[in-house]
Amino acid sequence: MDVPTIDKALALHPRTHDGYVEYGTAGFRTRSHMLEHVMFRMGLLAVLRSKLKRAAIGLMITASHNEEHDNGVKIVDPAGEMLEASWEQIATELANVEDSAVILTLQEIVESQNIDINTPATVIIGRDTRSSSPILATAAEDGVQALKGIVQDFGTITTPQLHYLVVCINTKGSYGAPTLQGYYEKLTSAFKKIRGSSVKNGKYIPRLILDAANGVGAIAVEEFKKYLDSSISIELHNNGNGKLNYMCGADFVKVQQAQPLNVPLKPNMRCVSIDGDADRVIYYYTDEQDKFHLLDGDRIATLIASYFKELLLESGLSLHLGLVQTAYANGGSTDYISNVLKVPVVCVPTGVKHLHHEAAYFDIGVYFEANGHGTVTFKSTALEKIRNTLQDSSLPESARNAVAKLLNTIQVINQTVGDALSDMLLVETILHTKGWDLTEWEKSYKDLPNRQSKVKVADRTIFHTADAERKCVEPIGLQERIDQLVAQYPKSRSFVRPSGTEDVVRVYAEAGDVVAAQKLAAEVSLAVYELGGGIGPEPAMPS
Ligand code: 16G
Ligand code: MG
Repeated sequence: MDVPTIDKALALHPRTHDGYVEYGTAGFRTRSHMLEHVMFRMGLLAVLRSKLKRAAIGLMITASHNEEHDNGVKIVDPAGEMLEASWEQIATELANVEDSAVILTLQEIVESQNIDINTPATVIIGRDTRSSSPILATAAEDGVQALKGIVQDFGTITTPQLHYLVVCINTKGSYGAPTLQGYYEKLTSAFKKIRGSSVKNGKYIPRLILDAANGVGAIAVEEFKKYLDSSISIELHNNGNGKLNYMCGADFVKVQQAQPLNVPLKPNMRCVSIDGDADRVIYYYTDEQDKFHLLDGDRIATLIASYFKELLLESGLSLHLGLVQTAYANGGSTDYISNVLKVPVVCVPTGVKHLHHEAAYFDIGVYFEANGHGTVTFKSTALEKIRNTLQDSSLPESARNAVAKLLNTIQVINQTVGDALSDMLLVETILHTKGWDLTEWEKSYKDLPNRQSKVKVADRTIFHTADAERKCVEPIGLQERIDQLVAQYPKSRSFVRPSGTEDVVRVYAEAGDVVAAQKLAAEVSLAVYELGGGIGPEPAMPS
């Protein structure tokens, strides 16, 4: 380690405040003015991780669906996954030590992890459109260079594009060309091939309205449009002409169950919202009575799983298909998956790393959070089997067509992480194949009415959960209260968990009717407030 060089760089990015930052569900995320030294240090850390793994590591500077004044960084491991859990603690420690202890901390990491400091290192950097992002990206780059790592700066890109690039670079192009052009070409050429020249089918019309949350996704959408030609027409709104994530985007639409600002909706028109870094997607429409209908991540997961199930049946391929959800998945969807689709379903804690990891156990693993983050993963052995089957000339033509379609569909999917725009192309492909509009899609099952709320508490770290967050084990007594409240309403369910991205405790409630779901959410919120050290105004009961 070249100590004078690191010292010099450190002086450019000093720790100017003593607020504690923590590597949470999706990396560091807080007010942007608190992050410059954190970014610099994550540049340093990424170099060490790259040396350890002998592969490129990604740094994505974004705070996703948070407000403009926040920012953050997600560290991406060599195969495109989120940073390995054991390094989250290391990252937190390095981010919080005094400037004078940075070099010592780096040396400790090198020793404890047995890192060969002479191994070359590459760090791939991307950032979203926030005004704070360029300065933070420079800080990260300075960190990388201070440890003599190579920076590959892709500038303003979406989070899933960064994941894609990391995987392409580390697999020497076998996943795809390691360029943005490679990304757009891979996804769109497969998409266009599947739909062919008859872009309309049954009730499916190749036209949609897209709300890009005024985030980086808007840039990607404009680029996609060039590659998609006339295969689908996308009317883009919230393209950056308004405030980032303000009353728009996938998170707003999902949580508020309402249409976004500045998107002119026509009855029954297919609408899509993505979030600030384009890794979540949600569908919705309003009907003739102006009623809002949401088709969230659970719906997308069931649509995808049913499609793959059909393709597997048609092709005669025997592959293990499974679905991964979290406690936020609507009870209606879980019922449908288990009892109608008859696809195995697993529940894991919130956060992409948990879902992605679990999905990888299946030959074809579909994972989605209700909030619209998800993708499909394929085991390499499954891919090989599919490719080999295509060569089997004894197969009936219908089966061969199904295999070919399966292979093309795989190309539309960004398997490295949930990708709003890749997911959207996949949904569009399935709707086109089935000849469905959104009302047809919606018919497959009924969502149970649900509500989410958040409670401010003095210390959310006293909240501990078990059973994939479906049970709250601490504070003691809270789960009993929740059980009593849930017992009052038919078909109801509720759970609470500390947020990994905001200083609040989150409450989820669903029930047989809307009023019951609202009341249950409010009552459970009050229980959290009373038993979990609530601060500020008491949660209000619905009028
Ligand atoms: C992050 C997670 C997302 C999760 C959300 C929960 C990643 C890349 N993103 O956005 O999966 O749903 O946090 O937020 O893991 P919460 O802990 O504040 O509820
Ligand atoms: Mg996001």
